[in-house]
Amino acid sequence: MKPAAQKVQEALVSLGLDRRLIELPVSAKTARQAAEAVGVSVGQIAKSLIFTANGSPILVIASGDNRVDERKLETLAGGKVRRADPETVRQATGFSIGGVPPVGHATKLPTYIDRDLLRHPLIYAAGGVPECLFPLSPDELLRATGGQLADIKHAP
Ligand code: 5CA
Repeated sequence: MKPAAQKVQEALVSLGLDRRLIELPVSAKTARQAAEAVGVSVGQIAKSLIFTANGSPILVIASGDNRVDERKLETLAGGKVRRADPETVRQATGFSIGGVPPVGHATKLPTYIDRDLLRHPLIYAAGGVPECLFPLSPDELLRATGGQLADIKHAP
């Protein structure tokens, strides 16, 4: 297992989550690819996305089939919200885009969790690299991240 994935597995252990990383035979850089690889709906993939609010990184964990409404995020986070660039993602989390997990980050980030993730008893999140995922319940995600449940879905 790659060091970045090992780091996530260790984070799960130290958080008291009895969950194992799954190594995929393919690289899944997007939620859609991840869903296909494990045979679940895209909505069951928890995407860990980094934005900045007034320049400070925040974590949004969104259901794979939702787009994030940056205006709703601005209300929640209280500041101008932008998508983080790849270097900011790496600095804030210690991981690269395509493998960013919801836990085990280099810095503690304000965290917002998409309510739609509660629709599924089991969801899958990135495990540090595009080849690794892990399953967990929405409750475990809330507990492990200390995130705030929110409506962050862009509804056209
Ligand atoms: N390993 C997969 C499945 S869990 C994964 O990490 N998917 S993801 O959806 O959580 O991460 C991909 C996301 O990274 C994309 O949805 C997109 O929001 C973001 N992203 C992709 N390219 C960039 C970029 N150049 N800058 C900032 N964010 C990006």
